[in-house]
Amino acid sequence: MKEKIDKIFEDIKQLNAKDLNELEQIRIYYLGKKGVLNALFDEFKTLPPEEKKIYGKQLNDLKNQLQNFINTKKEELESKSQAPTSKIDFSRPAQLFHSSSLHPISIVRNRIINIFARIGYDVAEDIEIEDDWHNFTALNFPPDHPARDMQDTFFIEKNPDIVLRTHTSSVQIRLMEKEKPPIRYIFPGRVYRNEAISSRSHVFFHQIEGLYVDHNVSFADLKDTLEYFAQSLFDKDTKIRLRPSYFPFTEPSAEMDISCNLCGGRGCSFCKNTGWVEILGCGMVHPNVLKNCGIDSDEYTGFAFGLGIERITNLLFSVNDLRLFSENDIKFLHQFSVLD
Ligand code: 2NL
Repeated sequence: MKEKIDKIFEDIKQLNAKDLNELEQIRIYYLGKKGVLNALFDEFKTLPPEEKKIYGKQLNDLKNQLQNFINTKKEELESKSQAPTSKIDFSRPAQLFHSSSLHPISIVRNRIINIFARIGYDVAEDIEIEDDWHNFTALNFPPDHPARDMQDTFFIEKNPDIVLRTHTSSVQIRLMEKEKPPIRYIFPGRVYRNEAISSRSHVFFHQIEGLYVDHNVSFADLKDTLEYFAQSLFDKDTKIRLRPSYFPFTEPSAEMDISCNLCGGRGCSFCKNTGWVEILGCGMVHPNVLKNCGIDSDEYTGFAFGLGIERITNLLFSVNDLRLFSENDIKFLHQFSVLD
């Protein structure tokens, strides 16, 4: 009896099972109805009483130890079989992580703001719902100018004096009414026009205008500033050319072309084989506009310019449909996440 019990105590130390099946075999072998333990208990019954005292406790210990081993091993094997086996394929290419990105209009606006910040221009913004004075009259628009027509401008119903601003020039009027020269600002903002929506026109777009008013500001200053701007935003060897034009608020007025940045000026379909593309309008601030804002036009002169951010964005990033800028198509917008 003693040897048999000691042998099983020794066996327990070595016991192991690689799966639940094997563990069940071990259980049946030791603890099953016809198992080793039951055979020992049968033998135990035949022992004389003094030996029963010694082996009774040992047999119970043996049974408990075997039961413990079976229980803990069973738990261990069960939790293992539930754990997912690794299905990760480490050789697969990583999925691109898309961080958020700036809207292309914001990217171009920020670039332009930074270019002018380097030569001392501050940024000013103001309201989008304007009165007739700041949007038209102070800017020297004659009373019968076509821009004042319902066809071109959004008027707030019932009050013909209140409009959605058609340009950011209204912000410049408000600024000149408040501040005395020297004035050196750029004015980014959204502006509204009453037009049919198509790939080439929309009911709103984004503008940046610039204004410099001081003693002795000349047309040469304007030209030099705009050349610096064009060469900073496009290639450093970009050429500019000014063509005479007309705006009510500047005199003289001009439109500025840059050498086509797609073909380098040799001529392509984009520049209609002229080698030049128009990017902005500009001129010397009309003396009437200065006077309307309380600035002495005998003492001060100024230049101003205005450009459409959408047009510049089309040129820089080859976007060919204005509607893309306001559709919030994630596929379109994500293309710009690598910029700025
Ligand atoms: C264009 C042309 C321009 C201005 C805007 C301006 C503002 C004041 C006085 C004088 Cl307060 N001028 N702004 C001047 C010339 C052209 O914009 O084609 N914009 C998209």
